[in-house]
Amino acid sequence: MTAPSPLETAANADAPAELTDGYHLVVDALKMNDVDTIYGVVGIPITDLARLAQAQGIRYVGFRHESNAGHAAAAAGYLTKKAGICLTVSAPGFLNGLVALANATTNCFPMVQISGSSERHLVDLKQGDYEEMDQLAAAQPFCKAAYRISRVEDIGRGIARALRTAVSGRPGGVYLDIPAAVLGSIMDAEEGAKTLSRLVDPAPRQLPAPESVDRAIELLAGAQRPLIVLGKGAAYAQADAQIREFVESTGIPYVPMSMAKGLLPDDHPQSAATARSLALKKADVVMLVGARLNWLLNHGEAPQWNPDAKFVQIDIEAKEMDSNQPIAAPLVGDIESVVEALIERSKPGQIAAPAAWREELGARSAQNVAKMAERLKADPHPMQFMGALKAVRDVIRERPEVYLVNEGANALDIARNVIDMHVPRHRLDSGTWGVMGIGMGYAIAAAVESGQPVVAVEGDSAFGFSGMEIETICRYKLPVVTVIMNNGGVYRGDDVNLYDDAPSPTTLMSAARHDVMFEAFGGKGYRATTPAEVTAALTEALASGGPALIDCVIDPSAGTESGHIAHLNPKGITVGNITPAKK
Ligand code: ADP
Ligand code: TPW
Ligand code: MG
Repeated sequence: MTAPSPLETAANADAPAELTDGYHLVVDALKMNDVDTIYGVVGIPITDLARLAQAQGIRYVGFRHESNAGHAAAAAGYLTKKAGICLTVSAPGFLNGLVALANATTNCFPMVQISGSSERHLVDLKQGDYEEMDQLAAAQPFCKAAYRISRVEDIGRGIARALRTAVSGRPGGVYLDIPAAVLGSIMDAEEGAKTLSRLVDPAPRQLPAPESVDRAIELLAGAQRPLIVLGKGAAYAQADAQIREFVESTGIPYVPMSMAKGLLPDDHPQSAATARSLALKKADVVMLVGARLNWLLNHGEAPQWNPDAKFVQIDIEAKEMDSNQPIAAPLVGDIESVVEALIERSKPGQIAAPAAWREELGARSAQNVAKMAERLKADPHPMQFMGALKAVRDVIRERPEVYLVNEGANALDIARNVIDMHVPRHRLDSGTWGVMGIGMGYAIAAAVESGQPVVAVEGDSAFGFSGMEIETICRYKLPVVTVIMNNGGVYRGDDVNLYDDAPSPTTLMSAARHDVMFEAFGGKGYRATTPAEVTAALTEALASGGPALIDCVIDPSAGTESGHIAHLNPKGITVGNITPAKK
């Protein structure tokens, strides 16, 4: 029997629908579970799936490359606490999406990559099918879980399972394989409807044991120099009020990890962000809230940390405890429940940061802020990162609703320090992997999910990884302003090739006109050579509410190798001492 095309059936919505097919069941199952947006790239066998989803009222955002669609889905998951959905075609499209799926898993963002796949019997006997690949096996190592739906009557179960796996416990990326044959399979509509279900409590609260809470309270109460580290898990948890209450009622200084900036406003009096080194070096009891003690925190090791520091860790993933340092008081549970329990089980005033410690950090902060103000005052020409980023900071300070996306090396490190955040979950960046290429995908998702303006501060190299999505931004007329720190290179634009005239490995075209490229798609392009021009362009672009791109011409000799993480380069005999071969 030949299946009616999904569009035929959609058009005949009023006729008695006796039969349904895989396409309809997928869309019905997604809608039943409140999926309202799909990010993807179409092709065989999922083109009609995207069309049908759109016809049924799901917003479909079509990208130019699956990696960017996947990054968008991941960001949507982070911002909404619901799994973001990425839709890909078989083999190459599927593989293009995998970087984003793996990155989402690494960052603990919930997403589901749904991919069409080729004929199972041909794939399994390697008969050479169109876009043949064993996608389920390929996806396994890169995600939290990978599932395949092999029968049309399992679609509801498969989708429910994928959505729950993505958001429950530690969130992450889930792969869901749907072979073409399953999408095209027909079944009785009434029977089909019975196979679908709506998830009950997809990410249930996970309460900590009372004795674990009391242990942590005791440790914090005895601390001379307590410190809280807020990570992006704390931002994700959307327990903003509870976290604020705990921080403010105990007076404990805190440092935000980059994506937790704004969870409490960066100008909060208890923020020790501007005395971070001192805070880490001297804290005697450290409470990690949704932050892993990974490379971004120097694994909790001396000399950055006090070697005698004791750690309290709040995390939903039990096996995260002790991954780097012994955790003296593990608090396994969801952040909202754990922080509530800490508030409830501690007596008023029992946990209180000693004034001397707060003053010590406050004094260091004041010194560092003054130093930074000096550096920000300088306005050399050609423009430096600081000048351009100060201009960006001043414009978006007036508009706290703006989402900030940020990637690059120097463009990332300097913007993170210069641009304060005032609202939770408004900063999205390269994250746990330090990955390049998240820029346009994250920016598109932030605009689509929130309807608010987005400023994407991008290194010129970083931008190139997802740059073609400026067409997507213009096509959907999204309020995204891309600000490129164009120093003509990866890290710097003045590196030389020691052998011949070809560009060096880190060289890019500093004369590149990203603004002109943007205008090719009908967006508004600006070129800025001074901070004043950056201010004018960004102010106008945000006021317009439409897509814009500002190419900031930065001194090619500005920037340092690898930004703030140069120490992670291997230390061989060649470093900084390369002798060219004789010709
Ligand atoms: P950062 O990079 O900001 O330091 P990480 O990504 O390293 O943050 O850490 C985030 C942590 O938050 C992960 O270990 C994850 O398991 C945890 N997490 C995510 N959501 C929750 C939640 N709702 N409750 C508790 N822990 C959570
Ligand atoms: C997927 C390696 C880290 S930072 C960077 C690269 C290529 C670009 C730095 O140059 P940019 O910034 O963006 O111009 P700036 O301001 O310092 O000049 N591939 C991937 N991820 C990473 N991290 C890299 C390569 C890298
Ligand atoms: Mg650069």
